[in-house]
Amino acid sequence: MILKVIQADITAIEVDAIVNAANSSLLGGSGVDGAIHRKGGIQILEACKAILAKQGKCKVGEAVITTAGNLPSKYVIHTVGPVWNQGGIEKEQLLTNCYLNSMNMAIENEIKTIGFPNISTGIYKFPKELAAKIAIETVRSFVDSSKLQEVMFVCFDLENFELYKKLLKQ
Ligand code: AR6
Repeated sequence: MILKVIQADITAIEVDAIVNAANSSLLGGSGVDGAIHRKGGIQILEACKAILAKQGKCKVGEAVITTAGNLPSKYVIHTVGPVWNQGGIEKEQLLTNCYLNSMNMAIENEIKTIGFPNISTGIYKFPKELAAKIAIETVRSFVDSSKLQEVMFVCFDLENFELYKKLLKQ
């Protein structure tokens, strides 16, 4: 499994699946969620509504999968990151679960290449360095890593991009 970091808009990248930093409603929002729904089109929202009707809201740390609509990728895996608020070990575990459940969802769908945004580090205010360490550590220690070809960390802001470059060298 190859680990990569790039600075880009995740809606523009060509991988089997991009991950969305969604909220429990699965109905869209701002940030990367807004960009994915805007560019991916109504098909993504319709698929999210169908999941919502079937299983209810998506819990924090869990992941669901939909079509990617008009985006260049095939699928969108929607995961719900924790709101940092006061922080704590429980929040760290929930962020770990986002990465684990997204990768497990990818494998179940025979996805080989996946792009992650920096989940929870925008509106949900998770500290960027801690979030990056959790993301890298979780992906590196993933037991089924041989079933994935490439995991890409797709950073939007320069601060995250520099952090990932530094941490991936270690
Ligand atoms: N491509 C890649 N990364 C992006 C893009 C993009 N087009 N746009 C923003 N980012 P956020 P959260 C980065 O706030 O903190 C939504 O309203 C951004 O720079 O999108 O998990 C949801 O509906 C940051 O590093 O997600 C939820 O309610 C990262 O994506 C809530 O926000 C995550 O920032 C989720 O908050």
